[in-house]
Amino acid sequence: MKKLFVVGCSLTLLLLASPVFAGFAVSVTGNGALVAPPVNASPGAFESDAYQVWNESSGTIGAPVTLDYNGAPGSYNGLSAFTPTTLATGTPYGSTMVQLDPVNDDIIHHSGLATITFSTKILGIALRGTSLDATDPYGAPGTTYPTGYNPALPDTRGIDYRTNDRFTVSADGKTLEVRLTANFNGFDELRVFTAAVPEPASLVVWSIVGAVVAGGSFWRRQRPAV
Ligand SMILES: [Ca+2]
Ligand SMILES: [Ca+2]
Ligand SMILES: [Ca+2]
Repeated sequence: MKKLFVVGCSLTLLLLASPVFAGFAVSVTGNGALVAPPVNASPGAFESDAYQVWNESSGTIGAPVTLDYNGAPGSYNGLSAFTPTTLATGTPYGSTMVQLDPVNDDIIHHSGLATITFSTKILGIALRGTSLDATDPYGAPGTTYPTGYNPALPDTRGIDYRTNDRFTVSADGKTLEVRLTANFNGFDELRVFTAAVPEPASLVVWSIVGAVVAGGSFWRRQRPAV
């Protein structure tokens, strides 16, 4: 038990020392890949017929920002009615970009399915140009983004107002499946915000609880039997 107590304390110190509490994409399967952030994410600058996914940044939200969709589990397409959400100042977050920019812009690409799994729950997603532009400050530090890129409707910088841009969020809120289409010169981006868990404050509380429980068991064991 004493050994357990020591291990518990060491683990607590290790967790407290860890600076990273943000969520991030941990895996991409299907027709996509987790890649390093590109230098330039503008249309035509970083093309692939597969979805390209990169973790962008983490920290806290600097000023209230509204995302088109609150991450509620379910299946959607470009014409769905989304419930927006506003991330308040100080909200801890991690951000991840999902981009489709096919190589051959003279045809229509039905780019199949990619499944992206995150370490924590999705807080919300920027789906259209306005919210993508507004959240570019939460992009990867060294990447140039197409802020203000505004193709003619029904196309947008994000998913388009078409039923052939489809995605699903799993019941636990941690997995995003995308099934998008890029029509001639098509370009689709989704910026996913994920929660920071565990929070440092609650981590401290639970670590103390754990240490007290372990310590109590240890001291009870030292008392002579009556
Ligand atoms: Ca292209
Ligand atoms: Ca599209
Ligand atoms: Ca688009």
